[in-house]
Amino acid sequence: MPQTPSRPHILLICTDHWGGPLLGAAGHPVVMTPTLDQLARCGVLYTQAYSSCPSCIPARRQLMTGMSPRVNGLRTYQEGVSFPEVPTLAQCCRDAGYQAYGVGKLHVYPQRNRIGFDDVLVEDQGRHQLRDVPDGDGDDYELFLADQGYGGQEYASGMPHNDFLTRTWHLPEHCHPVNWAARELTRFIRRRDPRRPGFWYLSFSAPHPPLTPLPAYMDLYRDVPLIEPAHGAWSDDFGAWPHHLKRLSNPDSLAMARARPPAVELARRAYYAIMTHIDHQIRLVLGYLRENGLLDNTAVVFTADHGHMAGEHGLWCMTPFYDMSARIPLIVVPPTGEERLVPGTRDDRLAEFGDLMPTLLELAGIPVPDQVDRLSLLGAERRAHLYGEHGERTAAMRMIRDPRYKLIYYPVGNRLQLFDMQADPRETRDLVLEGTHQDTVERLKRLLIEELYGDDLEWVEDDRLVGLPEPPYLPAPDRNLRGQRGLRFM
Ligand SMILES: [Ca+2]
Repeated sequence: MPQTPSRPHILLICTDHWGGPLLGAAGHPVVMTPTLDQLARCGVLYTQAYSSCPSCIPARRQLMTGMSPRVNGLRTYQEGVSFPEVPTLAQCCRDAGYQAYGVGKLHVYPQRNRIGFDDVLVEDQGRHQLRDVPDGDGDDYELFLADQGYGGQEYASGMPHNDFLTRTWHLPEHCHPVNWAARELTRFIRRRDPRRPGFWYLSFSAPHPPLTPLPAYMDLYRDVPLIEPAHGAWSDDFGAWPHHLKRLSNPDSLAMARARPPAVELARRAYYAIMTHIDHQIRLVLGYLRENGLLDNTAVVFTADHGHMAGEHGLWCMTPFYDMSARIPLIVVPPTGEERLVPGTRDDRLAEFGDLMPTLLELAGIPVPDQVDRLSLLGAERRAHLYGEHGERTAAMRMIRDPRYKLIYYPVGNRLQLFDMQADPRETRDLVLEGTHQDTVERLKRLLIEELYGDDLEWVEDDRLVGLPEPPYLPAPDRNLRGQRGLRFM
């Protein structure tokens, strides 16, 4: 008999641009996620989990270091910034005897930094070709396509990376990046040393655009009735939007911000179609684990680095602190026999993307390194509130979320918004605009002022929030089409 590892295997599945409400298990009436719903029944569904710095680079930095932005130094989307030299989640696992492999989106600089993994097969959506940060010769997904005879055609669909235009996938099904990631991760599991536990990181770049669903999955959603995007008095008038939202969801540079209803509906169907495609591909990985007798001793996590507004409130952006953008799906399925997590339960504590590092290390019986300031979800500790921060100076947005209310702050124009997340989970009624709940606003504003540090302190005078002056909104047409990728020939 081969020696079996004493610690559990860990399968960490991360997606990109997948808001927490978009799960059948979370009560969404349209999106089809049968596998994830089943995982929620086998594990714990965290119903109030947030990405507290909701864009790729700073969020993923938290996932892999367990450090909040205050400690890791990054709270904005910034390419070309070196990854911190600290023990990562993958490195801690390896130090405890794990083999650690990743497939898909890593989004670190330099692109070939393995951040503690034995190896990573990278698919970074052509990022190395961006003109501001030339980085490397291409990723592993591009090499795969070249081997298949499709070199340079990864983005030949013409679909953009930062807008929600859509058409179906333009190459054979097995070349889709979702299939590629599930297959390559399965190959890493197949090549494991049977004596050692595995840390397997399956990092789908989807459903981040380009929105190029397989035709089979668009067919699934063709006749499904959708629900209307959320809207409310605060979001119906573009002129009254917080200044930074006007810049983020700029109708002069985003095709979707001026799209007519049929295009909006098509985009949402395509978005959900890719989610269901991912859900089904996850089945194949779980099936492989089951067929090889590994599944019972594997902790399985499903999550996302952040969500996207995808038309809610007329917004086509990520990074704001509304739930569709900042709340994330989070399911943790314990290995069989692990009693600290009870299968089929929901946990309504305020959780954070970076909590996964201490949670998974503790689950595996591995010491948590000193730099980690996030919370293990295995214990009973509850946060009284969660602080969210994204962007600096005029691009800054901040959030205080307590168990019931959410305060959002835009320093430009000194704008506050308050939502009652129990009574109004789709955030249609801004209670600051309505002039009610002033005690709650004052209480959360005190917490916000206490959380501010660095340049943010310039928004406070005499212990009062004063923010920054609001400049006029200027249209900003974008001839770069928001980072459009081009045709390549190899
Ligand atoms: Ca992302």
